[in-house]
Amino acid sequence: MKYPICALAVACLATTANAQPYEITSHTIDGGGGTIAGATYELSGTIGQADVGTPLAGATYELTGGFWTAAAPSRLCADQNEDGFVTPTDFTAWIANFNTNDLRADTNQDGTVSPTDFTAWIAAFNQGANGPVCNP
Ligand SMILES: [Ca+2]
Ligand SMILES: [Ca+2]
Repeated sequence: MKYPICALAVACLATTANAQPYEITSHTIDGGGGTIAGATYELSGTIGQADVGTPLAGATYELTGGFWTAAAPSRLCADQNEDGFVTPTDFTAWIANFNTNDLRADTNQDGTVSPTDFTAWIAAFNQGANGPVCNP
């Protein structure tokens, strides 16, 4: 008489586990770290990630251990020569990027390089270091 009760309990637990949505996008239990942020910048870091290795993958999930992968680079939209500063030389760089259809000239970030990006570049230039951020 005890056996059927155990089987029923296991079946209930299995149903509950399958119904839960779960996701771990990033987690670390290494030597410490954290995130600090100001008005313009954010810095995240950890120390001593000892679990570097190849990704472990199954049919549905993948676990990648080790060092953080590089985030997509970003820059100030007006910084066309990517020297970290917004200066008048970025105007020359914007023209060169525009003429070669380089996506760095896509200052309004609509996915294409067009003359409307010039107006967006001027607006971004006038905002200097407080201007919009672009990728790439
Ligand atoms: Ca620059
Ligand atoms: Ca554009």
